[in-house]
Amino acid sequence: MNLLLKCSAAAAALLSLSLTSTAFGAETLEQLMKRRNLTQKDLMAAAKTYTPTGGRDEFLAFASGGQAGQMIVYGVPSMRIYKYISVFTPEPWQGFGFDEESKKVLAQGKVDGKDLTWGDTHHPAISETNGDYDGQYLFINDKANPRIGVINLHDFETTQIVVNPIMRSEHGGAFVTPNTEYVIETTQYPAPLDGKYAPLEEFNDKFRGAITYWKFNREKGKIEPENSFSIELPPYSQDLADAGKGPSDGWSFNNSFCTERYVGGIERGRPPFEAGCSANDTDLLHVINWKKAAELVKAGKATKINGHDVLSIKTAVEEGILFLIPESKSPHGVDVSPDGKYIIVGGKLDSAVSVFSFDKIMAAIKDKKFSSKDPYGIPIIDMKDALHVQVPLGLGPLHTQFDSKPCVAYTSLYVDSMVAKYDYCEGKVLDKISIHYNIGHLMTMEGDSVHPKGKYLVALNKLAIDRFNPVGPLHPQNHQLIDISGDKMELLYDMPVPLGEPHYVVAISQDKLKPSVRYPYGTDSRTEQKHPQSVRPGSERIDRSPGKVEVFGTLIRSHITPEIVEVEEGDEVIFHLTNAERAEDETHGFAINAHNINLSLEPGKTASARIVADRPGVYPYYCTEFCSALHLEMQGYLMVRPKGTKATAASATSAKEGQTYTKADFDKQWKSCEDTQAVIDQVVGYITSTNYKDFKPVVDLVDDATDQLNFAASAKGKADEFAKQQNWQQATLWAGQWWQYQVKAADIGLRAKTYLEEHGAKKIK
Ligand code: K7E
Ligand code: CUA
Repeated sequence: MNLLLKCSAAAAALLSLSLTSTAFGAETLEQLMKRRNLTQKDLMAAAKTYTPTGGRDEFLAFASGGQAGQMIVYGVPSMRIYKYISVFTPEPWQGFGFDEESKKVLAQGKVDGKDLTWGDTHHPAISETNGDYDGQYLFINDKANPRIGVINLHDFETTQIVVNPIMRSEHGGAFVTPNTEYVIETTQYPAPLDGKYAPLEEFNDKFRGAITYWKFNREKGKIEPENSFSIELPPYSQDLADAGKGPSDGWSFNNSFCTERYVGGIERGRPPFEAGCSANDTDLLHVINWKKAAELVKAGKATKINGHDVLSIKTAVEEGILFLIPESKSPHGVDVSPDGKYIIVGGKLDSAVSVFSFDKIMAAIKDKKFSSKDPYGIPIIDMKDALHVQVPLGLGPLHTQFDSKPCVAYTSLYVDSMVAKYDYCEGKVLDKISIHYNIGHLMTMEGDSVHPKGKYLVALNKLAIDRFNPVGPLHPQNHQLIDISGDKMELLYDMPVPLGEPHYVVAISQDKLKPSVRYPYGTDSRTEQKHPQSVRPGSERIDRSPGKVEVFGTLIRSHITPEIVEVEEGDEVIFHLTNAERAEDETHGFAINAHNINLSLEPGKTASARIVADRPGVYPYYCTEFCSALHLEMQGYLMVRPKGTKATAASATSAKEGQTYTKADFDKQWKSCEDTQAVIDQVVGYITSTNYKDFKPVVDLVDDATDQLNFAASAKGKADEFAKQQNWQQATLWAGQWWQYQVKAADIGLRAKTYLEEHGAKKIK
């Protein structure tokens, strides 16, 4: 009955809505354009990005979250933000850093035994198969505390953090090799590799850079530190890196700045770092044969530093796996072309990009044609022997991405605040577009894979200045969407990014992502294993031992079992909670007052909350996701009684109910249950009369509704039982619970019905 009432109220609301929208609809498109001051060009841009309700984006972008230590997922072309993924930083919505399981993940990222609750994320990388994004894993680096986070894209959760054992600062990560054999991480600011103190006077001798190749085990979805290795590099400030592909597979490239090895000290009367680190006309591109390096490590040629295999510069030079090439002033980005034949390097203080030829580099190495050696004995290939072409683009070229069209690249121009489009085979500029302001990275769709998809480019601008409504001195970042499908680039949209400075973004075709909707029942999502403490509905329990209480509970619309947990002051209390839902998007939260706990329990997930009940009191706990009509009733009490007081008997509750129920109350409740059942039968009749089995989402909904109806049957049985005993109190309450389950089943049924109607289901009966 209630349901029917709700339906007619909704119909009335809809009717009035359609009337008002007719009134608005009277405005013509021309009038609207005038009112909002829009041009034809604006309308075109809007139509290219607008995604109608229920529509999907063609690409999903994974942006670094900068100083937030997280990641941002947004859609292209709509530029709608979908999710933040917590990586190095606690994030309560996802329970990350609040449940015991994710605390263990964060604890993997301790440096020198210290908890770090942030990261300076720069470069995300999607796992690759044969050089194409495969949509399985995502990696991101932390520049401040050299670490790599591993995110599993089947649930968008961080499952591993590895700490670099020899670096104090890094930048050139995360970049993957074409089959994700390795995840590359390169130092930024040199320091002693053993992590110990050395005076700055010994900079040239004791300070070092390095490049780490983290071995990735795809089956396990984990980096294997024990099978990873590094190569010692000179104390230059190594910068970005990229892995070779196709003909250059097996090699990696990273550039550097401050090859002057200048140490500042402005307070000591010395010119600052910025002067001494940009004195030379050229810095050095590092060319490394990582495949051979891996073999050398296997052959025992590495030495251990902090328990980690490191090939020395000396070994790398002797074995012919490390070379240098001069590159233009203050280089920044280094990007390998999709065909693997060219390496494009930008220069922050230059006006051209240098396109190096892999073939030429190999020829020089083969002929041992070196112009000189660096102070550490590393052979230097003459620039002209490696260069394919230099393309004058404008001031401050930084990063490069590629188009689906052969030989076409886009490079960001930091100083000019522009994007340049050019042919890097011919060395010809094709187009330029202004952006606002000071672009850093740029990103095209799958633009650093072997098959870039073209279509869109996103400019990641360092400054937003006046582009948005002011929100205080700290401005959001500005990502600008640019249409690159035609000859001329066209600016479509400005998107404020409200979370840290996302240095780099990667975007993947949405059809390559296959995220799950629910976990297998009782999964620890952080380890992706069955959670040993998960329980099924009906077998919830509380285990007690001296000083310790362990709760094995479940959550399902709309109650938490157990609802009352009584402990003694000083007890350690651990809640192991499983979301027993199968329904899509039926996440329950779990928060306890005053104990810094919030869990996110997605369907099927088990997570644990640990607290010490050190203060007597009454602490409500509740579900923090608005999951159902009776979400607010999804509650319970943690009762912490003073030390030494007597426990309430576990079986009985002395709680007084606020209301007394009679036979009349019971009959009334029973009647409304029967009415509701009639509605359910109607909906079930409709669904089963169609080919609903052809629609996977509906089959899932029907499964879920069946669950709810089974619970309903059990509650109905209890109501019946108590009615026979004329215990109207219990009978009425259980009849009420029956009705709760019915309402949930009906709600799911109606969702299924709507889906079938909207997706053209056919009558089969
Ligand atoms: Cu900001 Cu790639 Cu760290 Cu360039 S980096 S801008
Ligand atoms: Cu479960 Cu609200």
